[in-house]
Amino acid sequence: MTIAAAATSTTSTELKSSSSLVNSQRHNWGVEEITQLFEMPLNDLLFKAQTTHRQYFDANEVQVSTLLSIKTGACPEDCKYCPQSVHNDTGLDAERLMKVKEVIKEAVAAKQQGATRFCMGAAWKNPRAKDMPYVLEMVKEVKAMGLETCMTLGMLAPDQAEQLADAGLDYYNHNLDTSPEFYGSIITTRTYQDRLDTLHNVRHSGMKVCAGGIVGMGENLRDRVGLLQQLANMPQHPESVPINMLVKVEGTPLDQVEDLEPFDFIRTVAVARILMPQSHVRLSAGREAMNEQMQAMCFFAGANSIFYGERLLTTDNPAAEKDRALFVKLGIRPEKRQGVSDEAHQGAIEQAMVNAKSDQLFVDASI
Ligand code: SAM
Ligand code: DTB
Ligand code: SF4
Repeated sequence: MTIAAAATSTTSTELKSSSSLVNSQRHNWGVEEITQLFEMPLNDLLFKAQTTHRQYFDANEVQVSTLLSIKTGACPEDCKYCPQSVHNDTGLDAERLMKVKEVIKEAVAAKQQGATRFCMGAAWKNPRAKDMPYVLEMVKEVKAMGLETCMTLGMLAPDQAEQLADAGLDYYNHNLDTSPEFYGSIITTRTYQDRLDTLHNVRHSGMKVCAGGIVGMGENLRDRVGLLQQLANMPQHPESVPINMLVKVEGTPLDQVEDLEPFDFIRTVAVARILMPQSHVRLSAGREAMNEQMQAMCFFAGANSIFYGERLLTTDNPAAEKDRALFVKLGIRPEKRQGVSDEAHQGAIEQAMVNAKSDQLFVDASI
């Protein structure tokens, strides 16, 4: 089937409601066949990924999330990539858990900019019992504003996952980060199994799962295969799969690691798309170091979500205007929140994109 035929034969809504297709998702991928995907000629791989993408998604829509660090630094874990670990001397100022009111102010700003999901991250090994009432209140208030909610707070016990689900948290982010084999070279203070257990608790609570990893930490192809195999062979695919490119932060043990070959990153996105056809694949950290052409190739490879706004947790992300201008250049529309009609909200980013377009025309006209 041609791409055009795949795109027009069935609407994505029809496909989402078709149980036979939902059941056709595979959860038994082997190392060999994933490796073969990675090793395909790039054009063939991209074609396969884009064709898969069009079976379930509008290829010109990208979901837009904004990230906020609600508790920064002084984390007891020893993740070698992370600027927030106490084990890494990055000069970061630690901050206490933000007040609910302050978080809401940031969520209002994110909504005004057109984000549809607000992700709150805390540099914790796990939330303590005394933290829970505050984070639960954040979830309730952000949700009441009409935003989707996501949190990443470290490991969760089953009852904590239940509490977050009851408060209305839509997504919980917890990454596997890399393959089981490479994991011990990156983190020693929590095990791979701890991470799988947290993901199990999140899934069991009824929340949507956001789980992915980092590429560019000095891992090899086998590790990228292993990470995607772990994610794709879960009993249910994570609804959201962030693929981060390592942000090298001075003072972390990985700050001198060799630069990743950009095509290896693009291949990772494409293989994630093929293995988890109905998941949102997020072009996550690392976009500051990517040019527009590389990001465009990632979208072609099936990435359909980004973090939007000039800050990730502690590092920089492209400015919102820059992303809006990129969307205009590529003809990409921000994805609407599913099942919610909030026209004023949707209008915010669309109007900003119109402005970006007229700014561009103005620049063109004045050259
Ligand atoms: N502390 C919680 C945890 O680790 O579970 C939540 C916050 S933590 C910062 C969320 C994720 O950000 C990590 O799992 C990792 O995948 C990603 N991350 C952290 N530092 C990064 C970096 N320098 N480059 C790319 N991704 C990074
Ligand atoms: C994810 O996979 N990437 C985001 C989010 N989940 C929480 C975090 C990226 C952090 C990049 C480094 C920093 O800004 O501190
Ligand atoms: Fe802590 Fe999360 Fe950073 Fe690891 S990734 S050091 S758990 S904040």
